[in-house]
Amino acid sequence: RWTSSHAKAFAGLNSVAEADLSHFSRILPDSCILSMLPPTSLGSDDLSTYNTDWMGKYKGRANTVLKPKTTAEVSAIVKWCWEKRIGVVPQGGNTGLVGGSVPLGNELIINLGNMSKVRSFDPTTGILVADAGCVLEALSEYIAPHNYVMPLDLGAKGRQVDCMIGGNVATNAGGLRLLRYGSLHGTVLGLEVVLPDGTILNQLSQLRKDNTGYDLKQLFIGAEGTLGIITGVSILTAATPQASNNVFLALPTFNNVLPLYMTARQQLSEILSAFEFIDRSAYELAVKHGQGKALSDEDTKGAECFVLLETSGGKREHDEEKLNKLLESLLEAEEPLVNTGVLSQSPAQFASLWALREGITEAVSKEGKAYKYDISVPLSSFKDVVDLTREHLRKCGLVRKGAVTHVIGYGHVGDGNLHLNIVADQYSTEIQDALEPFVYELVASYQGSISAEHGIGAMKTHALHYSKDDKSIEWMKRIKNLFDERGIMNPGKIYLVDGQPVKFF
Ligand code: FAD
Ligand code: 2HG
Ligand code: ZN
Repeated sequence: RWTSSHAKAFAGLNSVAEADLSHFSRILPDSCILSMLPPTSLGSDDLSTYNTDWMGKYKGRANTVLKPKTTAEVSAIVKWCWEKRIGVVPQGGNTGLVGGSVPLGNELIINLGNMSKVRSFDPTTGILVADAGCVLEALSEYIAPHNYVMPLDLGAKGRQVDCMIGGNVATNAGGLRLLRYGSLHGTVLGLEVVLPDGTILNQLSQLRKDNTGYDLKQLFIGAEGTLGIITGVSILTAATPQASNNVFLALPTFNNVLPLYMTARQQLSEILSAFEFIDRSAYELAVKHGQGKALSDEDTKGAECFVLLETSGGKREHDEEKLNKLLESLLEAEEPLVNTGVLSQSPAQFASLWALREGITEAVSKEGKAYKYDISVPLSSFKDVVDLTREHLRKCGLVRKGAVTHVIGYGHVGDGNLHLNIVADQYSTEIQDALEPFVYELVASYQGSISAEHGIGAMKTHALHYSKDDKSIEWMKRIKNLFDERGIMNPGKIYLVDGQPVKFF
């Protein structure tokens, strides 16, 4: 259901008409054009996977989806859209969680899925250059025989959820390996981008060092498709660790998470590669929906929360010795920080322990409708944020059957990133209004960020000011205008259109 303010917000842009389509058919073969307009006249169902986001929360009304195969094709399409003032939504795997990858109205979708070639890989340097539509999982598989791994890893990789490298870069995705390999602002070496007027900006450098003025590519990392369409990515991959281990630790109280993190960092030092937090409700949801193999009752008895800790290093014996020593010291302490620890004994168990953590997002979606808050707050406040939100919803009378069923917390401790998920039977304005601005005010009270790694998308445009002051927003908008003065590129994402938030349900 679209409100009248929404129609007004997009009044300045045109949707794709038949004349545009016949122009596009001179650029692309028919197999790369999906349209509800004649002559193909597909039904809206045929385009619904492109118009609907992964959560089924945001729904667009694009009448046309184009799937170009080359940068030149993207450029020709975008040039036409610039001239005709047609709104454009760049789309990768459509796994984004903030409504950035689908139209808010009837913008044209340019899906990068057909641009899926590896352009080059250098096994000496580990530098990979790939089309933006390469699926992250496919890139991991491509470089694995050369003993390299991608410097990012997300639950949205594989498992029938296929995020793409261009989408990863456009969202500056963090994920499970950020603790080890750092952010994409460091590992992305170069980008090729089609700007809103169709110009191809070639910044596809393969250099690790290049201090020759402004580092323009950084602007597009995390820009969520508002400044241009990324068509190629040059990225530094990492040598495959010789040994990886993981252990699922059960903690009697949340208060032990921080001391445990400090102890693990000190004792494991360079081999610590992930430190993930999972509260009990999140764990139980993962188990309920078959993500990984449940721990025994004995292993989870009395646990308030869990930590999944991973080590990756150069020598198995050395790493195991360090990890075993840590576990011994933890369990034998006078006041142990953990109740139990399940150490993986095989590659299958290693994967199963990870599935308990990586599978939470899918478990939440199977359970109900998710209201997701991906926030940066001090580590010490993770539990308070979850508890205060639950208590607030309870006071609003919303924690009940037919409304909110779960309030859970999990996330990347190493990065100070909490995923607060509220699970409900439906998306409703009543729940939404109870959560916002409550959650954002709470985040602001900790001087946190309203988006740690998922972006602003369409979901948080009205809340940007909680994390950016007026001057910063003004300069962000100047940059947007510099690249896209006609406002065609992913309209309504990151910034409000006409000062109005769009209502989604
Ligand atoms: P899309 O969803 O298609 O697009 C996302 C945004 O990027 C949109 O604004 C879109 O317009 C823009 N975009 C896409 N491609 C391009 C391009 N080529 N050029 C310019 N703009 C483009 N995120 C994390 O950060 N960490 C996680 O651990 C994580 N885990 C997830 C687990 C699951 C199960 C799911 C469903 C999502 C998860 N995400 C996570 C969110 C999401 O997967 C990431 O944001 C991902 O990087 C999006 O990639 P995509 O190809 O699906 O992009
Ligand atoms: C994760 O860390 C992802 O699993 C998704 O960032 C978080 O679904 C979420 O809220
Ligand atoms: Zn995450």
